[in-house]
Amino acid sequence: MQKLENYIDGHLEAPRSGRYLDNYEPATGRVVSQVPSSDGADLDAAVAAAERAFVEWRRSAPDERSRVMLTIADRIDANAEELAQAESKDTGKPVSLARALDIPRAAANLRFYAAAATQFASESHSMEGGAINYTLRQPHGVVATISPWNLPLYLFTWKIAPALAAGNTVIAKPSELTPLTACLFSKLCQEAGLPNGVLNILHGEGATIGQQIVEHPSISAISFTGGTVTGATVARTAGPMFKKVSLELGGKNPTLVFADADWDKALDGAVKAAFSNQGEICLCGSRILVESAVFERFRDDFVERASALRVGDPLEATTQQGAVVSEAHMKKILGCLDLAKEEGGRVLCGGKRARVDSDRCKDGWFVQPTVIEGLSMGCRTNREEIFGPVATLIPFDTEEEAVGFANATDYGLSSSIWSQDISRCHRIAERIHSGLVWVNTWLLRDLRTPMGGMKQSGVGREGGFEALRFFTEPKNVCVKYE
Ligand code: TXE
Repeated sequence: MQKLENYIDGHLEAPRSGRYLDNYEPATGRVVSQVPSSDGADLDAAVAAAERAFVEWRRSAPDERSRVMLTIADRIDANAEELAQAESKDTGKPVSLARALDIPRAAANLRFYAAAATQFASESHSMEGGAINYTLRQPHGVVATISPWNLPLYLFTWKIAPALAAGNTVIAKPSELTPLTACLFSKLCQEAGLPNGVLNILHGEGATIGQQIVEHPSISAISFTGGTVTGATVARTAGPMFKKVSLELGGKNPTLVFADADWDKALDGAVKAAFSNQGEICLCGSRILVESAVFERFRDDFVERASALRVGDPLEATTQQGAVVSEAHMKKILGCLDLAKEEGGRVLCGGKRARVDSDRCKDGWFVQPTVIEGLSMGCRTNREEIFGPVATLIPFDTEEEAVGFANATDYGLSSSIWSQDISRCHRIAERIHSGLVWVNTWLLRDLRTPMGGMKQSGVGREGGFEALRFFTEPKNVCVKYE
């Protein structure tokens, strides 16, 4: 059985305790590797290495940091197929999706922040009477990134790239459920000549090594993506220590479809928003609000398309829906489906565990794409994040009602509006409670834009210079020269 390793001070290492966790392949339900169960001793070694490396890395020219990050991006491209296979094996997602989305985006994250490192500038303010203020933006020192299992390498690189670009050294913890690509990434960093200790990758469980990272007194900033409940724990721990925290959490995002929408584009968009990556993206649109005049027609067409999605072995080219990440997560989703039925929901398609007709995947953790109608806006199914291939359909009569429904959750991450009335789209965009609003599209991302949520979807923004600001401490210097 393959034993994965931590990456500390430029070296691949076994965990000091010698303890490992089983790593499963969701499509087969079998153990495929052993992941280090890191602890405080590994963390102390990683922090010490990161502190040593910070002395040089913070002083390095942005050009130099940029160059090594670009080399890592090139190594990702050169190893794209191996990374895509590993990502699919670890998460259960179709390998076609990992090839098209996850791995190219990981390289793009590195390239984007390699360029941003050379363009980041700070402000100056001159005052009447002969004084000038300028802002120094200095790296924090050793920072931590904690990332989830749904888009493993994509979100891992989305965090470490701005942290490194800004001159910090990093302790990164990928999800224990999906360690493979981060492990391969360690080797790419070695090949690219990233100086020892600049990036350190520790594997293991959230409740142990994750919590210890958040508590470590030498780590001054934490960028976290994960569930809202875990985000609250991170905030509770980091708050009294006055650490900088960026939290990108869950969502219960609305898709608003108006009668005047371009029919096929809205249908395609709503299906993609609901079911991409088995519904395991924080930006997925799981509540589909449809104008009453077209509700029944839209419902029938939507159900037809959802039922036609091919659930299968993630390694097969024709598969559109793979396995969900773990047995526990599958059970959570199936529990949510039971709840939806108890709440009076009518299941229009799906609603059960899917059995894949192949010997390899017969014990895999698959869930049928599921569409439910007949639920009130206030019920738990319409308020709580399921994070699986499950969408509810809800009719609305007026624009006012649509906005009210869209905002009727504790989350506020993203939304998408489908209508050809551009004034209406602008009006709703202004009133909707979400950090991202898409109009006649979904998941179209420009890396320069702010990414993050309102309400219980998180605190702070990632993306563009926002992330570089998060990973630096602004210091005002006021000089009187007259
Ligand atoms: O994620 P966790 P879970 C949502 C989704 C899902 C739910 C729970 O609804 O069903 O969260 O998922 C680390 N201190 N999202 O429990 O625990 C953990 O090891 C520090 C939305 O699997 O939030 C992993 O690396 N770290 C989401 C990371 O946190 C801790 C993506 C995320 O795992 C920790 C994933 C602790 N005390 C789930 N406990 C999104 N926003 O995209 C755990 N971790």
